[in-house]
Amino acid sequence: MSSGTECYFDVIVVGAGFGGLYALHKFRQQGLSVRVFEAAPEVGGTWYFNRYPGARCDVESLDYCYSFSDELQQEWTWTEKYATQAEILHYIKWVADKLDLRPGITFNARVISAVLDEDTMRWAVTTDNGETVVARFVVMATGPLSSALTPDIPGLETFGGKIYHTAHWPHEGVDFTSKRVGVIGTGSSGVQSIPIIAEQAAQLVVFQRTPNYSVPAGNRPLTAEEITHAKATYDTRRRMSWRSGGGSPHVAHPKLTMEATPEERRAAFEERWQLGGVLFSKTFADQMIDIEANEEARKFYEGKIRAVIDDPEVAELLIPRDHPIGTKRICTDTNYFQTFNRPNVTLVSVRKTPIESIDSAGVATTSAHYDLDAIVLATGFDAMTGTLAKIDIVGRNGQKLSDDWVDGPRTFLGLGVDGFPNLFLVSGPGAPAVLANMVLHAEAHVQWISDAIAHLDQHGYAAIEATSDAVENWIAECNQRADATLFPRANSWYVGANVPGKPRVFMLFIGGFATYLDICAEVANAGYKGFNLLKAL
Ligand code: N01
Repeated sequence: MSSGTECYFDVIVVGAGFGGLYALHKFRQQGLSVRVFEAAPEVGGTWYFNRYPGARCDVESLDYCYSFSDELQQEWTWTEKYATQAEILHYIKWVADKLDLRPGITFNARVISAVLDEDTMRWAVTTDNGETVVARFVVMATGPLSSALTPDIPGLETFGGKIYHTAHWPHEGVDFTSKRVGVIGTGSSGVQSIPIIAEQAAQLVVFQRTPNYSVPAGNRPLTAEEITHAKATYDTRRRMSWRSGGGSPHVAHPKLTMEATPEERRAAFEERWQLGGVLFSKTFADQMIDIEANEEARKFYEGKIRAVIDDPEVAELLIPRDHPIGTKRICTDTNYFQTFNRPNVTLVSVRKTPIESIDSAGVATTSAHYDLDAIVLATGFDAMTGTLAKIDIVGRNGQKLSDDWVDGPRTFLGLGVDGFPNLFLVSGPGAPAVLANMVLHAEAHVQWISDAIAHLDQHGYAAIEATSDAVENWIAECNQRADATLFPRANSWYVGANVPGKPRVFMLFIGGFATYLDICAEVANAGYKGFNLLKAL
């Protein structure tokens, strides 16, 4: 669609990951004109970039895929319980082709600014190619974990070997055979890549600042019977997921931790351990609220980990003590702890002996120098706000989003922002986002935005804008709910603790996926309570 000489659309979507692709499909079905801008040359978002060795999703493949089309669910067949990055990317490309989404996407186009014209209630969106398009609505489907962090280590740029970041892995892959490799960082990305790098490298040095809880994935191929059963019962699986705390079809044990007998407790933890991965933190409903309950889970965990590490001193270094289990995202691994039994792997606690510098030959800590051929930075992301902060988003009165958010992100429901009418966020700060199955979460957001636009159009409104009161109340509610849990006790990226100078604010809604969806539905059903609906000037 065009207006005058400018290219004009109903909606601009930023990002062609799970959220952006569904937005394109949904809005198109609704009869809206849509353009998607994607910085990468391909669809996939996080799954396009994060292709380090061992990269997999920590949500089961049968759940981590679109639910909006039964045809997609029935036609696609996952091969493993937890899908590899390659298989997920293959799936996303398959969906993009099947729904003919590519013609609506401009690839290799990074959005650098989005500026509101208050008189027309139109957004001008500009890319790094110099193209500017105008739209009624902007939907930021930029992903909460899409701004990689490179640590500020003196001399990093002087390193003579190769430096890789897990979030920007070379597409042709990396062969570490006969190389001396150092990995900095032991979050989910480090924990997944370290065992594979260790198998290839001559020597691997793992620089660990903070140990993390990691639960084995228990990954395996899915059997033909499992797939047949899952496809026949997808409705039930999805219904349970939509009504769950985390967007997956699993419910907590019916008793609270200390109400269960020691045998029941152990059996429940063991069952979750066998299920694998991140859901271990949801074995009992009170595990993330009550420190005594959490300690039971932690003790079970510690026993499991000690049993697979040969050297008790190494085990001591690898077992976290600084935060309750689950208050940082639990990593999901395959043979992570066993890797430290290998003769070619060395664990260096940079908490005890900090990294002082990097030089042309390797990494120097306060106690030793490690000669290396390659360094892998598994150092995470400026989560939730990092990518939005890099876009010059200018709302009412020339106000910049990055200035408004200087003390922490301000949203209502993680969907709308006061002062930024017709700007929507997908999985923005203030939503459960990464605490839930991100595919269903993105679907829910896109559905809500689609309904909101339809409502505006049906009733002759030009714009929708979160009120400042609603934003303030929502921030207070998110904080209150977080403060009632153990989560704020961890120096996690959930609170921005991993980025020097970032304000410490709990950036997620922690009250559970189903509760959150109920609140979003209530807001919409009450005529978008907490939002101002504005008639055209
Ligand atoms: O990043 P992280 P990630 N010197 O921030 C260390 C999702 N994800 O990419 O804890 C030394 O967790 C840092 O140490 P510390 C998932 O939601 C999912 O691994 O700050 N170390 C930490 O150990 C996950 O939570 C999947 O003390 C430094 C590490 O780097 C999120 O993405 C897979 C340092 C960063 O860990 C982020 O995971 C991958 C320094 N200067 C990611 N700076 C799955 O689905 C940082 N560190 C399985």
